[in-house]
Amino acid sequence: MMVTTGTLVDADTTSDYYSFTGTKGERITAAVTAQGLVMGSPQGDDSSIIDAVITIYDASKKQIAQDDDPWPRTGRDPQVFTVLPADGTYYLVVNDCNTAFPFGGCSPANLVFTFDYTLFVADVDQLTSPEANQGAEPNDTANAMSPQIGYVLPPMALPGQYGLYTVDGDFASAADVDVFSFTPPVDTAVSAGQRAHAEFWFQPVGTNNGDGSTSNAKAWIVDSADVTKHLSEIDQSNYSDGDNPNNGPADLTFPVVLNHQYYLFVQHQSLVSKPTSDFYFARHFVGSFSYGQLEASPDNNNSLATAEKLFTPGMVTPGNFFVDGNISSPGMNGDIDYYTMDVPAGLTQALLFCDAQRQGSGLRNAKFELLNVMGNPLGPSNILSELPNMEVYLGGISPVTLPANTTKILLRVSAGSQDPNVTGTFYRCSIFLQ
Ligand SMILES: [Ca+2]
Ligand SMILES: [Ca+2]
Ligand SMILES: [Ca+2]
Ligand SMILES: [Ca+2]
Repeated sequence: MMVTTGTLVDADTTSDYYSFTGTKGERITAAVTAQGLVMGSPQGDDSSIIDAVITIYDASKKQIAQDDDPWPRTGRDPQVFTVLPADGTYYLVVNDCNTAFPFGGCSPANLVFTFDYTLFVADVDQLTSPEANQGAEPNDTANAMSPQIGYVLPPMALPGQYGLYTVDGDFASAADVDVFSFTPPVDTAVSAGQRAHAEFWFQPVGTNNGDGSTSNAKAWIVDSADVTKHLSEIDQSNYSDGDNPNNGPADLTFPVVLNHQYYLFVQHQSLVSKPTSDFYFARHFVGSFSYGQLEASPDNNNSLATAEKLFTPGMVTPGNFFVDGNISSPGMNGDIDYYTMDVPAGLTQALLFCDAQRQGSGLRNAKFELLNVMGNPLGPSNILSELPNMEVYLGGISPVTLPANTTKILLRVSAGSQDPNVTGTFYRCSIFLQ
């Protein structure tokens, strides 16, 4: 384990170089804290502080892994995971986004005034945040021997705040499947008005802004009572990396029952098998990682007139809304969910981010629309049905402009069909008024 402090000379030219030695197959993580050193840094996205990037090279200076922002994205401070391919020397470079990616996508270098950081490098099995490794093959079926995610409260944690875990393994062949068991603790903290979710954030693959793996993973969650039924499923080949606003990395999620056993299946998902470099890392959390007001009743919100009201959670900026619902029966004459939101005075634009299939749900062609009180689309009706390889959102450079004096808007959610092999019907949306 190595902890060191540094200060970048600038944010657009100069890199800091480190070296370390490692062994073949060693699972390591490296993290830089820069935003996190500054008290009050707004959610880790302060443009006056370096936007650090970590890049790891082998002894021949070939890039093997890289991370700009962490997944889950908690800000701009990077954390990279990888498996070392050989015994020997490795080089680790810390620099700013502008130095690592000179062709754009970074906050301007001339706005950066704080260059201090700490660098932490460790074996994944030495982290305070516990590792669930696949263990010895064969481990391809769900049974009492399946490696378990060992929930334990981190030091100083609040009751039920079980923290983050790392789930990892490698693919011995093109047919390899690894199975993990998890039972969310009965006292897992769940925010008021929400339901518990298990989240598995699969780290992007590839050597550019990825963990260096040469295989995508297909991953699904099953109930221990029926391991053949896929509750939630993602195929990583549909996802990209954390710097792609239109197709980010995969978060496999499912609303779980506490104190109930589930299994996570992770399967090799590439044409070619490269056992020495086909591996996976997923970060895991159970509880309330994100906001999501639980839909009160699937069938009381089926019309404009009976839209369910969304509330801004306590301590959150007024005008931010979050919902966690289900389309109980997708299709032409199926379930439709309407929600209503009060627009705080002075706010004139709306952003919308939603996921269903993108987070593993079996809903297909889920449709998310912002409407006025008459039920007509707000602005251009340009929300396409959800596709497996594209984020559904209204925002970025084109937020929805609210007509003058708008005091109320609505969200309408529907879905085209149910995947025949995935039973989950959940979706989640965030609405930000600005
Ligand atoms: Ca970064
Ligand atoms: Ca394996
Ligand atoms: Ca296996
Ligand atoms: Ca409904």
